Amino acid sequence: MAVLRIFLLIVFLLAQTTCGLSSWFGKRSAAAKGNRWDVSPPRQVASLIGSADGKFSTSQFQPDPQDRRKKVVVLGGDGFCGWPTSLYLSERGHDVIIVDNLSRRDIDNELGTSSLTPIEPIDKRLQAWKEVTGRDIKFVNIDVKQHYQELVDLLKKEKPDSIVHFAEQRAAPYSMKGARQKRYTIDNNISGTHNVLCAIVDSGLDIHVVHLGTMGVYGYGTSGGEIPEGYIDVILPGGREGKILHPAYPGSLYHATKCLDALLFQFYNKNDGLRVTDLHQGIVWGTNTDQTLKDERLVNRFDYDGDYGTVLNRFLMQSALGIPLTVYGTGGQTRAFIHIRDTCRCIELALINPPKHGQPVEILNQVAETLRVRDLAEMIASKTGGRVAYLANPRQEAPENELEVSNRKFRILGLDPITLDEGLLEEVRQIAAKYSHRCKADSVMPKSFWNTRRAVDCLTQPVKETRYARAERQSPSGTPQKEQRSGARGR
Ligand code: NAD
Ligand code: USQ
Repeated sequence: MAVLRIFLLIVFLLAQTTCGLSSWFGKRSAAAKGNRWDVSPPRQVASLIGSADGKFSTSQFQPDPQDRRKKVVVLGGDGFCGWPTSLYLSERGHDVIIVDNLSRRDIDNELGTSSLTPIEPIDKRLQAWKEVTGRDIKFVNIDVKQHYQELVDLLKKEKPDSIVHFAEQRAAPYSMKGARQKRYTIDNNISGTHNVLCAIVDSGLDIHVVHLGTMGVYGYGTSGGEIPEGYIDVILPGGREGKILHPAYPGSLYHATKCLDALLFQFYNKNDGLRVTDLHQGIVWGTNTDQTLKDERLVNRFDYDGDYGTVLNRFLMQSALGIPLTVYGTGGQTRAFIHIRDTCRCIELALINPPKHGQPVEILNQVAETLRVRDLAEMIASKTGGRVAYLANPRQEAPENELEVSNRKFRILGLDPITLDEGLLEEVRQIAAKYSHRCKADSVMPKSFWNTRRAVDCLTQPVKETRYARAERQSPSGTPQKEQRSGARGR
């Protein structure tokens, strides 16, 4: 009996010690992995941008490089923004895993076009990165819209700190091309985003989502005055004050998917405590970064076709090829812009400054400046001596708008954004010139129309062309052109 008592006492004492140690280890590893059930949330690297009282400060910023390194799954890491961002994050010491279903390459085949720059297959790209830097980036081919279980399994296996979500069909014209493309864009983007959020909850992990949204969710200057970051102060009936999501005003079905994404973020944040940063990005211009310039095989894609080519890169390509710059309508559309190098910087800033647990969805405007389309065209054409073609607008959009945008949060986090820079503009022109032999001339004109009236206008209205002498700068009416830029506000 006495022996049994001593035996039980030893077992009891051992159990106490082991439990103590295992719970200590459990706590450490849960904290290290950011496990959602750990009651003490992982240490914050910086204060959550936009605290509960609506104030914004970086006073709790803890610049500890160890804490700042993340394990990141980059969804859509083979794309125009995702590829240079993955390389940038990898070079900065983060552990990067790319997930992509390569659908963007398939869409090139469907449209009979391709990147102006010759992009290597993903395995060759990653091999080149390994050779040049010694760094590994894993690649997993998963369709986030279709392959839900594979996504959950990947998260459980890799236990990332964060997901950067680029994996959506991102061209407004493609999303308006026809019924198939409309349905594909809605299905792919909404189900994909929902799968990402649902998979995080399913995995039981505490993963911070950084999503690439768009400035287009706000509409362009429809609310009057400066566009705030995500939320807007309102006076409700009865004089009560409120803070609500900025009203959604999408200009295409693609832009509509970003508005719907935003509602899903609100729901999962409220219901499951998911930490989400939604970056409302402007139009990205440029192509290469310090990382993609390390080797020809790392070159970033350069879209120039009527569906995927964005306005400033298209103008620079058209100028390099000596063809007229295609301004839609009057060119009075003012839009927000950001250089690809700043896209990469902003993503890292968002990753290392996650929202605190319990905070609302964090929204930042990822823009450097706002510019008017015709000013851009006239500036480029007059610099190089070229022609500007004013076409009927294929899009249903306001012919003229003002746009003022706050980018205060990124500026507070330390971003000093690149604005229109002659050197960088010239760099893009030179890339376009270098690969001009790859340009398919029939890809340049717009081929997607927002509705029948726009299609008829485009097919019937004459094109007005204005020629610009190299040194001289004139408006289409012949009067000297005045600089007409509005600014992104960092104040
Ligand atoms: P992109 O088309 O070049 O890249 C998107 C990538 O996601 C592609 O590689 C594609 O294959 C992948 N993808 C799409 N659907 C997928 C799915 N279901 N599963 C897995 N992978 C999928 O686009 P981008 O220009 O790099 O844009 C990336 C993100 O940034 C988009 O969400 C876009 O809305 C946003 N954004 C882009 C710009 C811009 O000017 N390019 C501006 C603002 C916001
Ligand atoms: N435009 C021209 N000529 C052209 C191409 C475009 O005048 O040859 C005009 C368009 O009519 C539009 C403006 O330029 O008014 C911008 O068009 P765009 O194709 O450069 O950009 P957009 O369709 O808005 O979409 C791009 C990205 C999208 C991102 C968005 C950011 O493709 O993924 O979300 O920029 S934002 O515009 O801020 O919403």
